[in-house]
Amino acid sequence: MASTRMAILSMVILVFSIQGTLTIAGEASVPLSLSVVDVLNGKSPQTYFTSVGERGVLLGALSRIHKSHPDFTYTTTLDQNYGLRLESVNGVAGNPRDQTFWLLLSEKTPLDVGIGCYIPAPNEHIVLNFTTWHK
Ligand code: B12
Repeated sequence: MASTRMAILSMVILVFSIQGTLTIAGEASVPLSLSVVDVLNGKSPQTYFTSVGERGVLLGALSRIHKSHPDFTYTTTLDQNYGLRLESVNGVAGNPRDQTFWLLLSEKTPLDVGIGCYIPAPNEHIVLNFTTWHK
């Protein structure tokens, strides 16, 4: 009887430890979608589904998308005041001469901080929109 109880207890402990490992090593907990829109270069929009850890930042989502879809690429530059600027997506870079940049949106609303600071909400739809600014 005692040995049966010990066996059941061991099974329960094993299941819980496997679950713990999966939770830690598996998918992050905040799902979101991200679309890349580049009308200026006549490209079709691309949408990706990914996730970030609890209170994770948008940069983490970009990094995860690159891991699962290596054709999705991006580069950043570091600004001394505001952190990471999203410089290019899929080989297309903004530049001051053409007054182009990657505008960060939540659906249609511009984000008020950059990719290194923004914390996506569950099921949020982020849009990276290649566009121009006018002086
Ligand atoms: C002009 C401006 C822009 C222009 C800069 C282009 C240019 N060459 O002029 C454009 C339109 C490209 C821009 C974009 C963005 N901007 Co802006 N921008 C400004 C603004 C109004 C003035 C900056 C400036 O000219 N300073 C004077 C020059 C001499 O100093 P500077 O250090 O060289 O300026 C550079 C940096 O400010 C940098 N920059 C501008 N915005 C941002 C945003 C981020 C996240 C980073 C890393 C760098 C950066 O570009 C400037 C020129 O090189 C400031 C607000 C303010 N009054 O300061 C907001 C401001 C800096 N921007 C802001 C934001 C949020 C953005 C965006 C994330 C908006 C969005 N939803 O997409 C994007 C960046 C997206 C990306 N790809 O990463 C916020 C940053 C807040 C924060 N703590 O992160 C500010 C403070 C406005 C606000 N909401 O309060 N921006």
